[in-house]
Amino acid sequence: MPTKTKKNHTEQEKVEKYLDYILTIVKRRNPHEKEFLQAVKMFLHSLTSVFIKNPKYMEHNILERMVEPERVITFQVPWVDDHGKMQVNRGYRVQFNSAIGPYKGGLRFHPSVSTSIVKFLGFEQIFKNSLTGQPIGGGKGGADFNPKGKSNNEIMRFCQSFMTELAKYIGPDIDIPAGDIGVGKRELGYLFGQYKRISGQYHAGVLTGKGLSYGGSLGRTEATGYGTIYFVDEMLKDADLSLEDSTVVVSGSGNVSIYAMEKAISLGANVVACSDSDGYIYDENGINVETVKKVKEQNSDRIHAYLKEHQDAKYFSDCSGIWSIPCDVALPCATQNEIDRVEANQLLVNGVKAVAEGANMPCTSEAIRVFQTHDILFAPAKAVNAGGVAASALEMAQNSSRISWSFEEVDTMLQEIMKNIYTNCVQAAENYNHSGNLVIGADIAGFTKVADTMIEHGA
Ligand code: NDP
Ligand code: 2IT
Repeated sequence: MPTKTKKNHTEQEKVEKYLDYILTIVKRRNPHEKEFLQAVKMFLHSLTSVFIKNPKYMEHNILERMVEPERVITFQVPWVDDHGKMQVNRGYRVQFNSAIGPYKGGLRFHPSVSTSIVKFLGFEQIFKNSLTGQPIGGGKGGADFNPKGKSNNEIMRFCQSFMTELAKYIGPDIDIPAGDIGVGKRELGYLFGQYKRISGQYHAGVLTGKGLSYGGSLGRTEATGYGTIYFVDEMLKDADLSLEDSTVVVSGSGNVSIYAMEKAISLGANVVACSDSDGYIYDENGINVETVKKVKEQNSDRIHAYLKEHQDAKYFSDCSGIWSIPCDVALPCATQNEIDRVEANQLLVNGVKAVAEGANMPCTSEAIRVFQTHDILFAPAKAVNAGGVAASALEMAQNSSRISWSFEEVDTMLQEIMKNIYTNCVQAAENYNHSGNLVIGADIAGFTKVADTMIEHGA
């Protein structure tokens, strides 16, 4: 009769072998998809204890199904530029998992968009959406279109062509896209206008993040950034820390970054730096968010233009240099893989106390290891930035019941949702003997709900 420890040991080996086998399959099927492989590898790493405790997941081949998207759609997006020349981009929609609801996730317009990027984002979205507690499955999409330097009419023509194809695959009870990098209110307006024209029907619930006059929700614009700070606030409180009087650095200067800065400042933090893909600004007097909004939201200018109104601020033309600024709290809110081992070590040496991912996968696994081995509080994207999609689901609820909630109502629900996500991540980590590890907690809490539902639905 094997002793208990010996038995556990063999079970652990068996599970680790199985998780390695899953990764081998994913690598074989998607050999060149760097970001997708990165996201899957990091996720599988969290699951050992949940598979030891619940053999049913292995018996039902849940992971084999979970790592393979239900559907990947790629399509041509032809459009005519302002010089009358035909341009062609590639559009994507990955409908990854519909176990707990219709596919839900944003659209990204950026030259770096590829199958790998859309699949990593779609994969993460499954578990993020599960964490929100709302009935939404995981999806993501976009195009390798570069909105920078394009006229308003070019953006409109591109969006119309993109939606002409995408409309075949989406619907308020099928797949509900929203914004992400390069897709904000303006783009969603053009996409919605074209969807309406093509379908001949007024389905407000087919997109979220819409303008307020045609079914958008108050609070959606702020939700990802505010939600990030609500999560950080909970995490700091639990460690007897506070945002008040803390020094905060936030990368990016787009939707997530702006509203994370705004909420952090309102809670007493001193936000000293933010960035765009060209460089970063450092303002020791504290970043003036209204100026950032004016520069980036209203004028789509470069962050460098902030200095016109704040001569004391400094500009540096290397965006990754932002992580060399000493801070208590670091919030990467721009893009994937912004913080690697080097940047993580810089933050560590400068005394960072907490890092929270406002963007999707902004920290590499090496960076996360640096934080975790030095007991820095670390909060993963799928939990931290879930407030955006959670508010999108609230927008869907308002659309289907044809009502509009006040900003305060949405914001109160958002705070409640972020608190629940934090508690569920902490509890899942504790239940599986990984107390304090929010990466494992978020992955397990997100995974078990989707996996159990897949078993209920059968093969
Ligand atoms: P935006 O397009 O509004 O803003 C992106 C910002 O990041 C811009 O300031 C952009 O600068 C900057 N940026 C892009 N690449 C880099 C880089 N390499 N270094 C420094 N800055 C960079 O996008 P969002 O704010 O919506 O999205 C930001 C992140 O948050 C993404 O990872 C997205 O997936 C994630 N997210 C977004 C949600 C939402 O509701 N919008 C919800 C959950 C997650 P530039 O202007 O130069 O391009
Ligand atoms: O990454 C994300 O969660 C988003 N871009 C928001 C998705 C949504 O459907 O609101």
